[in-house]
Amino acid sequence: MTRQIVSVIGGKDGPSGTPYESINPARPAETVATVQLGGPDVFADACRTAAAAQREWARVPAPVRGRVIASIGRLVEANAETLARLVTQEVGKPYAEALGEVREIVDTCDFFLGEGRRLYGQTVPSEMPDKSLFTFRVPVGVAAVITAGNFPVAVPSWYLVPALLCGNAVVWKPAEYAAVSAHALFRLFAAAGLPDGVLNIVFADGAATFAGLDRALGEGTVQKVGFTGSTAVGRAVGELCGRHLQSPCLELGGKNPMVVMPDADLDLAVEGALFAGFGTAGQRCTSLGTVIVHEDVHDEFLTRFAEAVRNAKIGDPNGEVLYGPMLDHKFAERYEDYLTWIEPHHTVLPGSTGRMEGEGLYYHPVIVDGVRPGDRLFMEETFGPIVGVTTFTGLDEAIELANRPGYGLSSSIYTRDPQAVFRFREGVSAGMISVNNSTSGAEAHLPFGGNGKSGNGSRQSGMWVLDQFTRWQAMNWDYSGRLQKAQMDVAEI
Ligand code: UN1
Repeated sequence: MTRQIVSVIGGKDGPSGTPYESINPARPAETVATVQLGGPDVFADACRTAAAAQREWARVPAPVRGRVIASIGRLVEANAETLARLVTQEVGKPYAEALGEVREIVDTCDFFLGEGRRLYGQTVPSEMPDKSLFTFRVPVGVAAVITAGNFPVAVPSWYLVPALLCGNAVVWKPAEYAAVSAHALFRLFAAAGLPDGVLNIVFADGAATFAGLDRALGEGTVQKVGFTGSTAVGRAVGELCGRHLQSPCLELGGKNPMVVMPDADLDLAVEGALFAGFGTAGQRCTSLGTVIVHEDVHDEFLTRFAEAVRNAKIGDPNGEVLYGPMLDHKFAERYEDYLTWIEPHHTVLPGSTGRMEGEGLYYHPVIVDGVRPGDRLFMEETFGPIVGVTTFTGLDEAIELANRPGYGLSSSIYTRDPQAVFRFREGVSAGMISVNNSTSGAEAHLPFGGNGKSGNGSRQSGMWVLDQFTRWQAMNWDYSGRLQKAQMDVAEI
C-alpha cells in the first residue's frame, strides 16, 4: 500500500483531505507517498493550536530550548543517511548533495544551540540620574513558514531552528512534492522533545495556504511569515502580510551572474560555472543565470565550458552525477517554457535541448551564447539547467550588467585583482558575493538573502536571523522616587 502522509497539528494527525501523489522524478510512475492536502481550515486551526502552545514554550528558559535544539541536531545526524535517501528519492537530488543538505541542518543546530545562552539584551544609559534602561529580546509568537522543495529539509531548518530557539511556535507548510522528506524531518524534530503544538506541519495547496494564512493573520494567531519560493508568489505573500501590517521574511528567486575578468583562472571559472549553473539541475535560488565574460577570454572560456558540460554525467541521482532529474512535473513543464526564450541570434551549446530520452524527468544541459542584455533569457530567472553567456569590456559595464535584471541574491567574480574584487563588491546589489567561487554553496552561519526581486532585505542564517524571530522590548526603571520627565528633566551639564 502507498504510504500516506497527513498534516500533524498539536501532536495529532490532521484530517484527510484532497489526495496528492508525491512522485519519484527519476521514475515518475513511482509514487513515493499520497499526501492529504488540507483546506484553509486546517491551516487556520494549526495556527490557533500553535498560538496556545507558544505561551508555555516561551516560558521554557532559552538555554533549555537550546538543549532541545542540540537533541534535534544529534537525531538528524544519526538519521542523516535515511533522510538523504528520501530527499534523493523524492526530489531527485544527487545523494552526495542530499547528504550535504542534511549536514546543513546539523550545522544550523550546532550554531543555534549556543544562542540559547546568548539571547542577550542590553543595559542602556539614561538621560537622567537614578534611572536605568534595558532592552530584551522577546519571541514574536507564531511563525508560519512556507518552503519550497528544492532544499526540502535544509532551508526549512533555517527558519525552524532559530524560530523555536527564540521561543516561538511554528506552523510549517512545505511544498507538497517534497512532503515525505519534510514529514520525516518534522518527526525528528518532534522526537527531540518539543511539546505538542510547538511545531506543526500542514500540507495544503497554494490557494488553501493563502486563504488559511489570511484568516490566521486576521485572527492574530500568526506574527511572522517566512517564505522561500518564487518572486511572483513572494510578492503575493508580501502583499497579504502588508495588509495585516506584517513584514515577512522573503527569500525569493535570483538571476545570479558570474563575472569572468580577463586575468581569471579559466579552469576554476569553468568548474564554478558548471556547479553553479547545472548543480541541482539549476534549481537553486543561487543557481548561475548568466556568465558575463570579458571579450578577450570569451572564446577560450566558452570552449572549455562547453567541453566540461559535454563530459558531465547526468542521470540516476543515486550515482555520482552532476545532476539528476527536475524536481517534479510542474518544474519540468515550466522549464520547457523557459527553453522557448532562446532566440534565433543565440548559439546553443553543446547542442541538444529539452528532455532526454527515457522515463525520468532528465533535461539536457544548455549553454546559450550571445545573450543580449534586453533578452528575456538575460532578465528573468530560469529554474533549470540553462546558462546564458554575454560579454563585457570594462568592469563598470560588468557591474551594470550584473545588476540589470533587478534581482540581487548571489553574484560572483573570477579575478586575481583585489581592486576589481572590492569595486565589484561595492557596485553589485547582491546580498551575497563570491570571489573565485560559485554563486551556490552558502555556509550555514553567514547572512543569507537578497535584495530587489530576490527578497525584501531580510536575512536568514547566523545571528542576524534572531532579528526576524524576536522583537526588541525596551524597559525603563526610575528609582529616583519622583517623576523625571524624559527630554524635559535632563541633568544639567
Ligand atoms: C535555495 O536554493 O533556496 O547556497 C537555497 C546554496 C544553498 C542554499 C540555496 N546552500 O546554494
